[in-house]
Amino acid sequence: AKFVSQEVPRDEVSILNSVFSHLAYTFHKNPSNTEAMDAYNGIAFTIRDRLLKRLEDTDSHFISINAKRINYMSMEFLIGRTFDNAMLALGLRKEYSAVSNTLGFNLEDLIDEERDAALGNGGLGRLAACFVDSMACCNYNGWGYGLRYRYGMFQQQIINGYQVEAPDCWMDNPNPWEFPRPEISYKVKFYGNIAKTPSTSSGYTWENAVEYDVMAFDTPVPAFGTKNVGNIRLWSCKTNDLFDLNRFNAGDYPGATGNMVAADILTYVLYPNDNQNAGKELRLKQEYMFVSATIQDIIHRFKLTGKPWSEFHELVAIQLNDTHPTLGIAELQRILVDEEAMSWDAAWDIVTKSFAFTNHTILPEALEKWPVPMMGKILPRHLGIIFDINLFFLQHVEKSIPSEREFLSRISIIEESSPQQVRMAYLAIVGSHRVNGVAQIHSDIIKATIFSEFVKVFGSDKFVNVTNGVTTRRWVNQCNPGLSALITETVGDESWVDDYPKAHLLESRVNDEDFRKRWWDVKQANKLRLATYIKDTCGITVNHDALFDIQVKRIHEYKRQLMNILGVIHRYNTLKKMTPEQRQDQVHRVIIFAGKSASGYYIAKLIIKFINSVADVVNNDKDIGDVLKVVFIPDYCVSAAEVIVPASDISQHISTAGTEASGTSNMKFVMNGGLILGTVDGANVEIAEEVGDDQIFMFGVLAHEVDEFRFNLRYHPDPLDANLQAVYDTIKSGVFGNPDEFNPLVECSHGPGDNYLVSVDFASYLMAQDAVDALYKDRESWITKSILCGSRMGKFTSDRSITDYAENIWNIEPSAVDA
Ligand code: 26V
Repeated sequence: AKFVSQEVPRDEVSILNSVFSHLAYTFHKNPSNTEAMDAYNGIAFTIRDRLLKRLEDTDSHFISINAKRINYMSMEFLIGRTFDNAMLALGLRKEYSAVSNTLGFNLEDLIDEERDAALGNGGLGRLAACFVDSMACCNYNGWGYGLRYRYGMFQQQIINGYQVEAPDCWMDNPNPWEFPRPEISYKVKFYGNIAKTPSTSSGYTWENAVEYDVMAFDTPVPAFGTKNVGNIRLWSCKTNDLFDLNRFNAGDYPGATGNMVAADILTYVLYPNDNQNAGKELRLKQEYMFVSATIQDIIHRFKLTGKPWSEFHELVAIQLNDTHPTLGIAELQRILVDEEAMSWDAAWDIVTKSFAFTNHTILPEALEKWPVPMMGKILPRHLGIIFDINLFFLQHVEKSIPSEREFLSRISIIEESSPQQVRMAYLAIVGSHRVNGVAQIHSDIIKATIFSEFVKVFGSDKFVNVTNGVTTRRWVNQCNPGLSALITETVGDESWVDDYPKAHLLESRVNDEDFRKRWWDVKQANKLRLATYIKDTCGITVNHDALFDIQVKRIHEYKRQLMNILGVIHRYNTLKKMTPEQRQDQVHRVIIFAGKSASGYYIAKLIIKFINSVADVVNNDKDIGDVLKVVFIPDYCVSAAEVIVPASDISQHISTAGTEASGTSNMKFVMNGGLILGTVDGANVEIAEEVGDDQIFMFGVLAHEVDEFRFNLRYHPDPLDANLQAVYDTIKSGVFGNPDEFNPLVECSHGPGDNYLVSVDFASYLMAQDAVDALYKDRESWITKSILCGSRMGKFTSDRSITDYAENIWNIEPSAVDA
């Protein structure tokens, strides 16, 4: 017999049989002792079988045509759950629903058995997950590379209104979606010293290093509408080789396992500091371990093609998701000159033609820098290479543009501070052939500000824009079945799921009474679903007829959740002054917050506590009743977002202009028929362009005005807005608890402490909120706007983003298996 893996049959009976077989032989269960978790696992394993076959086929297909491979390097993949997504991708959801009924379960309940794979902080990690989905769906040869953290993003509990972190032990359950690949492993070195030797072409060797074995785990990425399957290859340390037999034999058991523990710790936890560079040694080691294994794997696969090094960049593209994998540039250069006997220039040519770099933030505190002494200790050879890269770069600059010392020190990869620091973004720019921002306004800003000197050196064409996008498979089709049915009916088939511009056909039905009613009903049903979720998670009863006003994202001063809650207090004050009749006449609102704060971010944590204190007072005020409710949903994560996003009437994206690189949830909310209230920032700008300026509620100062307003706050402050003053007075009266506790929030929202211009934008924010209320009272106009916006979001699918990357940066064509 010949071993050939086969596409597993698709009919219900065959599926049921394979579920029984997994239950019996993989999990040792029979129908009488199968619980929900077992049923989920048994079913998931049959899907896993189907994905594996397709993964193999996809791989052989691309190898057979020598397709260029995109290696999307990201320290984070915020995948969420896979089960429902995979059933939809395979087109087998109905069959699986029937199978779970036969087993005595409701498919929806089994879906809730799955733990999120939360290997990311927020926007950047979720974007990476959307991108691998789109690469697979669009038939590109793209893989994600990342780390297999044992503990993902911490779980957030709210205790007495405060955030409390708990570890995310997501690996406690079996994970049907990963394939351990012990045969794919590489050695990664740390520490040691550099010796001058004639034995290598570069004249250097790296000696006395500590070595770890790093092993691959593959996570297939199910793709909708194609047989191509993508892959995320995650690295983990192998500890078994590190067992110290000598110590073991001497009875020193803790000593015998010491190295194993040290290795294991490398991939223990995801750093939870979104937008904050902590500069920790363990983080640098994580980055290098990830980078080294990935580059070795890329080289290994390249060598299998038998092609000469000169063709490397025709077969390999490496995209750096922010600076976190930037050491890859030094690692590839090191391998080429130290191990592959290549000249510096030939190697550097290969490196710069292969790498490209995406920037995701301009916040200064997020920009990665590593102290030179730390890097010298952990990665002595890389530090030497980085100094050489810098030397040749500065020499080139000196020759091509006559420049002053000042200019050279400003663009130097090495910052002359004490100690010196390696500026990772600068290394990424110098080592890449393209640099991109993630929305037009952001790409313009980085060229004009943090990277402006590099535009002078390399010319403007090296800097491009690729506006972010989101996958419509998860963020419409999966999370909003009601809306999906309406789109499918309008388009005539499901082709919109991977051809999202087709959703524009919805616009033709904007005057169709029956359609409008169903559009509204879908939203109401999603709001009811969220109301149930709120009841279950917070114990608060909310009325789903109220306007749902949602702000969910990481808690950060620049995102201005503080302005939102100050606005809520203003609303509360206003309502309190009214007669009961007047109050009942107001638009009823449920204001919903969710999001995690970095554990050491004092102000962000205080904002969470403050929101909960305000919520306590408002929700228990008999005068207010259902007219206003405030909710903080704990533990925001991908699977919570799938319930929250489809239920918004309004969502808020209100960062200080120029600070939010793009935002991606803004796109998801509008696709799901929600309107947005936002500043002229990030992708809000392009959303407004697509749906029409008058369709979304925009307010606030513009990015180019921010510096001047900051300056004025410091030196020539205007008198405080009366409404904001009244809000402060309410806080100071003590109704929300000890005013001293919240005083830091008062101090950072006006005057010289108001770095994010809360006090400057507050008045226009309240006006925009009034406009929201006015429109909501006019239900027919609201529905019209909602349909028009929803239908005009074609640009924001990540399929379009990926096609932009493919055409403008990677230079690749799609190719389908069995095409
Ligand atoms: C930085 C660091 C520093 C080291 C510790 C861990 C860590 C984690 C994340 C970051 C940078 C995060 C940058 C980021 O997430 N940017 C977001 O990227 C989204 C996708 O492009 C974009 O939509 C958001 O506007 C942007 O804030």
